[in-house]
Amino acid sequence: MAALVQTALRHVPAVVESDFAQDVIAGLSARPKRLSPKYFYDENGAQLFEEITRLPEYYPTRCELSILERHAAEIVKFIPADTALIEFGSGSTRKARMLLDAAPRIGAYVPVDISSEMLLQEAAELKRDYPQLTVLPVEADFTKPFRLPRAVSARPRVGFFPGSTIGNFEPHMAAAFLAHAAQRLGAGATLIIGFDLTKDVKVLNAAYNDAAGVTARFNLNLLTRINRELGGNFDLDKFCHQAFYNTERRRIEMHLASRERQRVKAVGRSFDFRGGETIHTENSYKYTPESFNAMARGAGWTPVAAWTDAQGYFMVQALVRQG
Ligand code: AVI
Repeated sequence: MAALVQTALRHVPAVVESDFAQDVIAGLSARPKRLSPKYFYDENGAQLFEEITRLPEYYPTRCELSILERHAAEIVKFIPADTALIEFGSGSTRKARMLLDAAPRIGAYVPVDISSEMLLQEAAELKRDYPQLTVLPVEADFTKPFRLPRAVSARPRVGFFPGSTIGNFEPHMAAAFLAHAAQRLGAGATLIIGFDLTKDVKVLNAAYNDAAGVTARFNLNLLTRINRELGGNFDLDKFCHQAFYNTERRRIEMHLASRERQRVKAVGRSFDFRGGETIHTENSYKYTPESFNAMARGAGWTPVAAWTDAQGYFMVQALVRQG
């Protein structure tokens, strides 16, 4: 019997056992259907996101960069000498470089990211450009427990979480992340974090419905990825991008809506869609300074300073660990 089970398992393709496959099966079987935004970022998705950050309608990246540029000297006052700067989900090091330029006394840079290729490449380039800096990349999912390099324990620790990535977490997950970061960084630590603010609904809706259709391509790319990696047969012409601000929940919701009644195959299974039925692919939460502060305090942080852009669209905050 055991031999039979083993033989059967050997024939299950590895792909079906991947987290992606399991999440697609669970998400497309759920009511309403949903998929995690973390699966947007294959190579093509990461490139499309880079394109989004340069769109005229997509203000968050531009606003955050303007805050870091304008207020770098004040921000780095919260970074003591010889600090280990720990960036959660680093991707590109562009924003960290702005802090490193303003605070050459930062002793170590610890980028934590799941994608090892980009992580190691960016780390090597940073090391070349800042030869005096100790660069200690950590390959890990920063939303789960991970170990900091031992060399970090003797240094003051400052976390860095730009990009309003926290907005893509459900509020309970955002609070859990902040609590986990407080624990990971330890007593006396600081966290410098960027998040998007509530604003005119027209501005919000335009940012996620750009005229050039890049956000639509970014959203639909998830179906291309399922087709390629999980043997899917999604017809992209039969789905459309939807994004709108949900005022009550203070979030942009992104969906992929089925244009007609249809049956689609993926991961060796069939999934039925009604006409107009959607797959909920992303939430992007918008905070008020007060709502963010309340969440940060609940997670063990004390807000000590905040900076915003000229339009008041985006906020960068410095938080200090309580106790
Ligand atoms: C990565 N994240 C902060 C972006 C956002 O605005 O929520 C992802 C994105 N989705 C559509 N456009 C950009």
